[in-house]
Amino acid sequence: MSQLFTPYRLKSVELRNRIAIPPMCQYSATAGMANDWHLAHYAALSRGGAGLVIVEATAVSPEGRITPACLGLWNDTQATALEPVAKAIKAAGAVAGIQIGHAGRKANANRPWEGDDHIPEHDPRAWTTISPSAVAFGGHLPRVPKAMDLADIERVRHDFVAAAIRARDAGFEWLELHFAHGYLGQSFFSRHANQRTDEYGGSPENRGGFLLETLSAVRQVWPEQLPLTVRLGVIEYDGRDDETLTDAIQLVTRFRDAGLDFLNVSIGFSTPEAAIPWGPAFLAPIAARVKHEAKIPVASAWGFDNPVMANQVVANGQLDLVMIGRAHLANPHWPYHAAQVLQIEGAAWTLPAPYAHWLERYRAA
Ligand code: FNR
Ligand code: 536
Repeated sequence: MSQLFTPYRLKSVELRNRIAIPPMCQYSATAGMANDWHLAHYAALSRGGAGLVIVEATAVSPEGRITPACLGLWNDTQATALEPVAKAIKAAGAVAGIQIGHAGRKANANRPWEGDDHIPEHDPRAWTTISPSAVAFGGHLPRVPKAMDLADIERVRHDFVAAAIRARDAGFEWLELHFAHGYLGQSFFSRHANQRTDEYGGSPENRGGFLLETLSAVRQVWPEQLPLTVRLGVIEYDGRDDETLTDAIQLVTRFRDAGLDFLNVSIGFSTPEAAIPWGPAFLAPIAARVKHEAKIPVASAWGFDNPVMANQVVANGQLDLVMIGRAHLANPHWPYHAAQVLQIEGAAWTLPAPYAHWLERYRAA
């Protein structure tokens, strides 16, 4: 039986345990470039002992950024700037992952702590947002996006491929396509955002087309022996959850046939009307259902930061990896803390040797 501290192997990658740090935007880049903050932040997170550290949502094109301060991978200079980040994560013994994405109709926003709303259209920092249909998210993001034409769809697919190549060349070994949280990929899948009448809209199969084609195109360039993963919102909490979940499981099955190795199960966030039942580990049974019905290994996030609970969802087979986000911002050594709570023999081995030596071997002195 696997536990939180059982290593995990997927393709040629081996994680030292089942703890993963999910992507968390830092909104601290200039011109999409990683800088000293990103290096310090990811070095701190990865030295804490997690098996996998996934770098924040990184935009495949300038218009795909959530905010002007988001990371990007649309040019080679940005890829070069991310190399030290990947190296720092690996030096601390974690596997270096990255999430690439396009924010769609949620793009061009102010940073969360500076309003979280759309930048006004007359502002010099404004750009045109795109989405499957000219339908606004609403709420704090009221801007109506441009409906994508077929040339836009082809261009964005190509941008994902180009960003995947750069991520590979920068040294990342785990790639996550951001098809969740109401951004562009999720918007194609969503009934709320996608009102197209062409082959990319209507049926759940059609609404999955952009995601599936993008995944297949990325699979062509992402090394076969390295994990290619997707984060998908499989549920919206909009009152139509049975239908959405069934459609999502069908889509994930098609993803698997197209070469998907692993799914990060999340929430759709496609409508401000959602009633999300926040609570500890509330997505665990949903993730387990996707895992067993789509026959693919899964992770999930949102409230797994109680070490006993994190261990339990691995031990009972609901999750393969547990994503621990905000708790790592409060305490980058969360895995060491969890190992102590779980009374794992030699808990300090979760830390790099220069720390483990002093905390474990000479603990009694
Ligand atoms: C996030 N989240 C997130 N999700 C994602 O897919 N890509 C991203 O870049 C971000 N960015 C981000 C920034 C910050 C500051 C937070 C707090 C969250 C969501 C994140 O990956 C995770 O799902 C949630 O934080 C829930 O997990 P925890 O924090 O309850 O462990
Ligand atoms: C979680 N977030 C996800 C982000 C950016 C910041 C916040 C992402 O996926 N890039 C979240 C999304 C929607 C609603 C609440 C929280």
